[in-house]
Amino acid sequence: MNAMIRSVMFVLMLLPALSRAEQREFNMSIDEVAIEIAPGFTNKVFAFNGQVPGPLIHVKEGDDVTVHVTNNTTLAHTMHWHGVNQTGSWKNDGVPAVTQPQIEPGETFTYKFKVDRPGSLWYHCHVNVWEHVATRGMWGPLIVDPKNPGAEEKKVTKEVIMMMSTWESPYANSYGKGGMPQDVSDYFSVNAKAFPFTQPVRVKKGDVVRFRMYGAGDETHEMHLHGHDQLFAFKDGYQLPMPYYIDTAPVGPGERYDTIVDMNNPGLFVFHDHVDRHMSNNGAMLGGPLTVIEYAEIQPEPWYAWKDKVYDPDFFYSESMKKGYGMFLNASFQGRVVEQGRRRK
Ligand SMILES: [Cu+2]
Repeated sequence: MNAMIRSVMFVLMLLPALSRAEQREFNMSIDEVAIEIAPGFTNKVFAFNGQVPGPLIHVKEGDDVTVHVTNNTTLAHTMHWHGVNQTGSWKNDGVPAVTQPQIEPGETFTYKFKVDRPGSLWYHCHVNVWEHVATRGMWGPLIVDPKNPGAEEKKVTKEVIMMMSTWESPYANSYGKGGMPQDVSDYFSVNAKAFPFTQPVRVKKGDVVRFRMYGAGDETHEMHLHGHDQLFAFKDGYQLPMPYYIDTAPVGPGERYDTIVDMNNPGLFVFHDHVDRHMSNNGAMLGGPLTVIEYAEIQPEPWYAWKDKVYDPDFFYSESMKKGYGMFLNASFQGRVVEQGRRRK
C-alpha cells in the first residue's frame, strides 16, 4: 500500500514538469555558399548554417525558443518566423524597419519567442524577399508538434518535408540581383534539388506518410501524387475541421499543405509538380520537383531511372523527424564556400 501511495505521489509531482514549456536555444549562421541544384547548374545562396534548406527546427507548442542569428554574408538580412503569431513578442517578427533594424554583415541578432501555434511553420529572411527567399535559398522548416495531436496525425509512421522553390539562372552568381517582377524563374526544385538530383520516398505497405508541402519560392506548385489518395488535413499548420481527399495540392508562395497518405498500393509511383514548365531544368526535360514513392515490396526493373541511385534517407528530414526536439542539419544540403566579395565587418 505504501509503495502504491508513493508511486501515485511521484506521478503527481511529475505532472507540472511534463506540462512545463521547454527552453530551446539554437545558434544559426547565414553563410555565402554555392549549391548544385541540377546537373550543370550551381547557384550562390545565403545559406542558414551553410545549407539549403536551412536546418530543421523541431519543437513543441508552448516552448520558449531563443535563436541567435549571425550574419556572415556581405548583405543584410533578418529572420521571420512564418506562422508564429509572436503573441506579446512582436519585436521578434523579423520585419526590417518595422520590428527591428536589419542584421548587418558581421552582426548577431537574438530572437526570443514562444511558439504559440502548432503545425508546419517555417522561417525565412525578410530583407529583399524577392531575391533572398525566392532565389537565394533563405528558408527552412519549423515544425511545431501540437500539445493535443488529432486522430489522423497519431497514425503517421513517416514524415516527409517537401519545400518547393524557384531559381533564376541569369543571376545565379550575382548576389544582390534577381527576383524582380520582370525576371523569369527557369529552375524549380524540392529541397533545393531538381530531378534527377532529387531523392525517392521509401515506404513499405502499411506506412502512413505525412507530406508537409511548402511553397518556399514565388510560384505555385501543383503537387500531384500518383496511385494514392491524399487526405488534405492541415492548411498553413491549421487542422481542417473536415479533412478531404485530393490528388493535387496547389502549393502557392508562402503556403503549406499537409496531406496524410495510406501507403496501400505497392509499386513505383511519381509525385510531381503538374505545371509543365516546372518539370524541366531550364527547358531541358525531365527536371524539377519530382520524386518517386518506392515500396520496399517492389523489385525495380533494370530500366528504372533510379535503379542505382545513392539513397539519402534524410533528404526529406524523415530521419531527423524521428529524433525528438532540437535543431537538425543535413550534410547533403551543405553548399561549398564561395569567395567573399567584400571584407566582413
Ligand atoms: Cu536576406
